[in-house]
Amino acid sequence: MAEQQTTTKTTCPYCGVGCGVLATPLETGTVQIEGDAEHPANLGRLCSKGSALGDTLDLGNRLLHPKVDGKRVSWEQAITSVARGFSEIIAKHGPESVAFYVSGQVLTEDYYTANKLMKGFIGGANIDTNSRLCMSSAVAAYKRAFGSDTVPCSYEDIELADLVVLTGSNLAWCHPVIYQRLKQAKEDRPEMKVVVIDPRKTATCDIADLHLPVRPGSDATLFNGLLHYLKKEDYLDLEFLEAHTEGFASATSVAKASAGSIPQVAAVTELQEQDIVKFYQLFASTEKVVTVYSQGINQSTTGTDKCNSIINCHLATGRIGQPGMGPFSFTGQPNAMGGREVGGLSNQLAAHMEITNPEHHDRVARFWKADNLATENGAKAIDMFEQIASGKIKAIWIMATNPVVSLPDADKVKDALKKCELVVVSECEENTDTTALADILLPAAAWGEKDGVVTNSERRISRQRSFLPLPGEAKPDWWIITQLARKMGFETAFPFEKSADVFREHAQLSAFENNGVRDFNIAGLADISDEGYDNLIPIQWPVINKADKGTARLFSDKQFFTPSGKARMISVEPKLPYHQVSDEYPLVLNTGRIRDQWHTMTRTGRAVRLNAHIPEPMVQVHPLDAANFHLVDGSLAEIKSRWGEMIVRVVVTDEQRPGSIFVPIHWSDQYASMARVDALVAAVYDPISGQPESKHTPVSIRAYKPVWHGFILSRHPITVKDANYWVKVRGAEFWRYEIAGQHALDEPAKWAQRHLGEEGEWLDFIDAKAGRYRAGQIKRNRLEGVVFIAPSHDLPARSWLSQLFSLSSLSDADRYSLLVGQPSQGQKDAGQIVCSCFGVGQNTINEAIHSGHVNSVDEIGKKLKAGTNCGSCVPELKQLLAR
Ligand SMILES: Nc1nc2c(c(=O)[nH]1)N[C@H]1C(S)=C(S)[C@@H](COP(=O)(O)OP(=O)(O)OC[C@H]3O[C@@H](n4cnc5c(=O)[nH]c(N)nc54)[C@H](O)[C@@H]3O)O[C@H]1N2
Ligand SMILES: Nc1nc2c(c(=O)[nH]1)N[C@H]1C(S)=C(S)[C@@H](COP(=O)(O)OP(=O)(O)OC[C@H]3O[C@@H](n4cnc5c(=O)[nH]c(N)nc54)[C@H](O)[C@@H]3O)O[C@H]1N2
Ligand code: SF4
Ligand SMILES: [Mo]
Repeated sequence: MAEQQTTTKTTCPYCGVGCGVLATPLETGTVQIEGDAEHPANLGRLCSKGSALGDTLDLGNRLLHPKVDGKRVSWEQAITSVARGFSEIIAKHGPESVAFYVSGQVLTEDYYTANKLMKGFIGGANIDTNSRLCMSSAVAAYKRAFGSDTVPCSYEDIELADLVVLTGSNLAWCHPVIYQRLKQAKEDRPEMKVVVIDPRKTATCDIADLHLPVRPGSDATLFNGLLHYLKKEDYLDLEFLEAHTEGFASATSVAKASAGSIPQVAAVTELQEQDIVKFYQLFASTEKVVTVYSQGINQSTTGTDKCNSIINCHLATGRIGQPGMGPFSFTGQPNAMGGREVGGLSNQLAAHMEITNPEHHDRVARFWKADNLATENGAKAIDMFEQIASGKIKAIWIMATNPVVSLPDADKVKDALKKCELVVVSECEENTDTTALADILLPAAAWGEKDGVVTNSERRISRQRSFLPLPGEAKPDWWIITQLARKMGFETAFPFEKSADVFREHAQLSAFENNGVRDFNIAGLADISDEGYDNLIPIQWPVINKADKGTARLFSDKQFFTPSGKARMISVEPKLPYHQVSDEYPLVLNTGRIRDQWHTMTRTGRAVRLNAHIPEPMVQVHPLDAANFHLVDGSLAEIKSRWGEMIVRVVVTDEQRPGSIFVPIHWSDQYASMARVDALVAAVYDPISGQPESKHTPVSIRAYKPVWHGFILSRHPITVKDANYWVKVRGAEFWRYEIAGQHALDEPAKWAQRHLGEEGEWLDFIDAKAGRYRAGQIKRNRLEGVVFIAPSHDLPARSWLSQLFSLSSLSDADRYSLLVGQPSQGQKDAGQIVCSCFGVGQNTINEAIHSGHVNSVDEIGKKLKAGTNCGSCVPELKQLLAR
């Protein structure tokens, strides 16, 4: 019998769904991960990323000790260096010459401490966060409409709705557990309708009754058209409009002027007129509507307006604050919402107050006993890096974000950091594109080691609890900031000894002189005991009284946080994206996420099963564009914009809209030679929110034609040499490198040995004339490495070869198959992995389908298990069946 294991209830560190996770460290040193059936966000479910959390916890590449200029130092020395660096620069150039760039991935306690130090005690407001790139437009729009940054809805509303509109959201891949909940609700109530608005036909469209492949950037016209339609066709809630809103007349007349008729809307959005009418009729005639929106709306130079054009339609019909209704902006990161609570953006204060509001300023200054509280808003992310480039900001502390990969015009960001006098990075990982530029590296505690709270998209505060010891000298972020604050002379304001101390202060500030005028209020948690904090069950704010069970939805009383108590309808004049396509740059570059990777891959890149789904950086291209630009599926392409370039694999698919291409955001210089898509993205942003236009950069594309293509599978990591293109992928017992070169390899055998070492037995085959080479390196009859080179990208399947690494000894047939470059009889090639939970490949599924053994997703599940755990691959299974 196994020993009694301790299970810890915690929260997933990835997306804003905020799923409850049960983590059980096992004697084997691994951690068993399960969904928490008691957590209201997921009720036991997890997606592919959440399920694979146990595979991301090893300490390889972890940053374990503080370092100054590359040398290991003690914490005392590191903190002294940071404090001295910051203090000297502030003394000479003022508080505006230093900055913090933080993240929606730190815990609320970390966030609160960083914000308090910068705004309250350093006295500048140059603290901004990667949430600027994520949901700052949604925040700005809520504030314009409601007078407060209030997400009115609950996840439950999505299940209760009769119509769910998803716009600019690939829910199936980015908020997979909510997608599963929606899918289940639709199965239970087939009359429920789902409309997806997205230029691409995404996996989310699998459950859509209607997909509107909108012209990129044209959503405001579509929603203005809807507002006009609601008025014209008499679907307004006049009572609600009269009593509880202002700005209606102007908003509707502007909507009419810009999108007065269906043909007008069709001309701008490039949608079919009958589809637009269908959507409008559905919306108009359905009382319970939830509109979910995310980055396809927010990441735009007019993102704030787009959000308001959506909110307008809900206000016009009074569909807010009631079960099954509301405009629901989804947050991306696990604690994007916590960041909003503490005021992590440079134009916020704390606890939903404003720097530039004198009353708020006075209140927070008294609460913090801060006589140096910032009086003006600080720089927003893009401007912050602009000011680093120009030398105005001379010291920056980057925490839990990887801006060299994720900020637009990323090569410029890299140059700016290179020039910056003092770059401090607190990170869990030793080697990232950003740590490479740090003067001082501070080892941060990672998920599983740290303790605190996060708030999800539905305002639900959940505990992240530690279940692993702190490795090396890693420390939680709030602790690191507290040490710096004390070293800089602010001991009394930073008395925190544990995360609960910080949480209580944060809760007290939310309640301080609140009297119902601020939406964010967790007075009920303000004097929570250490034990109560440890046992806190997930709860939705506001929590006014101790006995409160939380608040599922706001505005049920139709009272808003504006001076008049009325919601504001905003007049939205739709505008085109900032940069338009031209002859030189004829395509729109759209960017976003794939199912199994998280951002810059520092964590998901470690998990073998998460790399199997889409192993290489790629560009999705419509067949018409592929023909136009001479691109072949599976080959390489070079994409260029005015700002940068990249080389990625081509995927030809009619899910893409002609004229627009899609590239995932995930690959960094750690995993590929030239695949940071943000190097190409223009650093233009919404003037209100400061959010960049990450979904719309004009680019050109052409075939990239190296003279040779190849791959190496190696039991040990290697450094690729003499190649123009490489990608590194973690496999089960090997590393996989996809490679290509512009210069012929004169001696491929030598080249292979330079990578894998000369030792062992080499089986190889060369056809110099045809430019083909293949080799297997064998040690003690086990496969150590494989090298394949060919003149075209048509190489043998890697999945079959990778299986040979798990064999304890190779048979004659295995050796023969290596030489001929084909699986021998009895060996199977599972093909590209579709179900990452059970590692089921496309070939295996296709074989089962063709043999007539399976006819439905259910039957595939019964026979092969695919799709039966997290369900994330079900849309892909359906596609295989359809084909
Ligand atoms: N697997 C995975 N999940 C994640 C993340 C991850 O890295 N990986 N990251 C998390 C984070 S931080 C975030 S912010 C969320 C993001 O979640 P989402 O916003 O759902 O994800 P994206 O893929 O960025 O973009 C959503 C969709 O917007 C579409 N789009 C582009 N232009 C337009 C347009 O003009 N109009 C409309 N209507 N749509 C458009 C894109 O084609 C894309 O399918 O995901 C979270 N979840
Ligand atoms: N073109 C384009 N660009 C985009 C987007 C897009 O859609 N298109 N999306 C944008 C959006 S919405 C987002 S949210 C960003 C995400 O972009 P980033 O924030 O840059 O991405 P991550 O890889 O999540 O970076 C988090 C870093 O923090 C580290 N880390 C993890 N946990 C901790 C911790 O507890 N403490 C510390 N100190 N470090 C930790 C991780 O190892 C990792 O290096 O990308 C943005 N950039
Ligand atoms: S949906 Fe997946 S990534 Fe998001 S919180 Fe849940 S398990 Fe984590
Ligand atoms: Mo995000």
